[in-house]
Amino acid sequence: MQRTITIGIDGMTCQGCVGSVQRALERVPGVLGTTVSLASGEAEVSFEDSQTSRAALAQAISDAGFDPRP
Ligand code: 9UX
Repeated sequence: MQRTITIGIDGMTCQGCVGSVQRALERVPGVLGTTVSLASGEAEVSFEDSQTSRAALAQAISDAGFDPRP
């Protein structure tokens, strides 16, 4: 099933950071689309929940050097 979640992210300080997070999320298999906002410090992510999970998306954000909020 398709799901859309919001993940808070600390550590994004410019649009370059936003691009890094966006690319990191879009590389995760099962991700259908993302919107990352510097202003709100949040990512909205749509994904196929048989292929990935909130935990895996948070891990991808961490691996890119940013801090997903619990
Ligand atoms: Mo901007 Mo973000 O120059 O790591 S890309 S601060």
